[in-house]
Amino acid sequence: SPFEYAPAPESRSVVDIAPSYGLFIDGEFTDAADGKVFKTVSPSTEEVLSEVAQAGAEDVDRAVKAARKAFEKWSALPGSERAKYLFRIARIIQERSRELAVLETLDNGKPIKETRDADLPLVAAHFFYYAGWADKLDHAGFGANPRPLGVAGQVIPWNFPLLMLAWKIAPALATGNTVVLKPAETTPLSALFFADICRQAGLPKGVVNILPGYGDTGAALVAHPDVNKVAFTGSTAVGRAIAKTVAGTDKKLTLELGGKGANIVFDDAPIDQAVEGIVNGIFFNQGQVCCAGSRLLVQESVHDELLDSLKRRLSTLRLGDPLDKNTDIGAINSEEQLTRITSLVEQGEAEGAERWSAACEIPAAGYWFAPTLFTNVTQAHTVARDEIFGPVLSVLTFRTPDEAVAKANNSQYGLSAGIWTEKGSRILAVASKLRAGVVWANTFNKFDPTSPFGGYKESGFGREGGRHGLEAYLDV
Ligand code: TXE
Repeated sequence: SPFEYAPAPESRSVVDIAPSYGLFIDGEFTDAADGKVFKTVSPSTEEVLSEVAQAGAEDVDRAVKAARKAFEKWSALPGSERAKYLFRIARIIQERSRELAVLETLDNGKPIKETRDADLPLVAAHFFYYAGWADKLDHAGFGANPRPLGVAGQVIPWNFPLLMLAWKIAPALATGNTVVLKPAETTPLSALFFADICRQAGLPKGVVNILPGYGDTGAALVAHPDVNKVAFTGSTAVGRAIAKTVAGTDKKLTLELGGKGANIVFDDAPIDQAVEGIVNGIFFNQGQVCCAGSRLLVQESVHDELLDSLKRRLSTLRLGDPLDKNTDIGAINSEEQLTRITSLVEQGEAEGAERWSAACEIPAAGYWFAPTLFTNVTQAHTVARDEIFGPVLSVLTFRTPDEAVAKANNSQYGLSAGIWTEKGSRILAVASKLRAGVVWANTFNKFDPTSPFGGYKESGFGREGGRHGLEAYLDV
């Protein structure tokens, strides 16, 4: 129809992706010592985007040495000088945000609407926020003479590649630490573009080093004897392995691991608003979010009405080309992740939960999963317990607020939760009993650099963001 609103997809041409990239060590792009490379593909097309150098143990050592050398001067700079660099980086990110948003969408598969309106603004906000702290550390009640720890070894996942980098690098630099960061193997590109931004900002050599690679590169970084602080975001299994490596050393450690967030809807909640919040809670970034609201706890009396509205809403979500500004559901980040999601969903069906999936046309190439709901779910079902990390929502019911709290807390994880109700008193009463690092009320997935973020229980320890995020990088 000539009246149909169909804006053009965001142009791929705004980003210039080179056919190959090196490691970023001591301010220069270089090959890996053993010459190894790996390919990064676009999960929405399976097209190879670039070939990237793969760091080995020798490169880790080189990067840690560069970071150690840079630490002497960087940590001795007045905070006001470090702030200038961080402000400069933040401004360059804003200036280049269109290019970075398209790049991130290509490498990760998430909709451009999200990279443009959520990831990139939050990345810049993080650098601005921590730039503002750099000259105030002596006066902020951290105790006398707060000092940086030294070289930070940071390992990040693929679900928010540039945002996780910002969460790790901005507080580390503001406090005077230097960094060696390993991006995830499926999404190395935005970290390499960030390396270029560090050069553009004139950041002294060696302050930030970027080492693309697989798990063994991460393991070598974590184990390096001259790394003083380890910060990891990723799976609980790898978090456990890292904790073992670090145990008995003088390294400081923060871990941000998995989750199985409960989104609790009471019978007095405005249903339409709750439906939007539920959709945002689990289908944002195809559900590949550690704090996703992946368990819906709905009060029995509104279960049928809510489920009807939810299914209607899910049927309107558009799955497809992530560069199209109308797309709601992009590609799953990798074939491996798609396989993991598929096998957990099959297990859910085999255990007797009832599956419903939105009818979507699945593109021929790429990795895709239609928005899916499970009803008739019990707390014993795998889909109610395990992190699926995909666009899959498990629906459970409750009768009383106490039962809602008990079910929400019945999880090995404790990262996030949501409450939907008109009663302010109920928000306060329920929130105070939830064992989760963040509780949202009548909203979900709201992030802000001023707020500490992190888990209870097996979701990890330590906080990122806010004033608490600085403590992880300081000795006082
Ligand atoms: O994670 P990994 P994967 C969860 C989610 C997902 C599952 C597996 O449930 O389905 O984990 O994802 C690096 N030493 N989350 O396999 O392996 C790795 O190269 C040091 C939740 O992708 O933990 C990557 O850079 N590093 C999550 C990073 O760790 C190692 C985000 C994360 O990868 C390593 C991602 C090792 N031995 C997945 N092995 C969240 N909390 O947001 C791997 N790595």
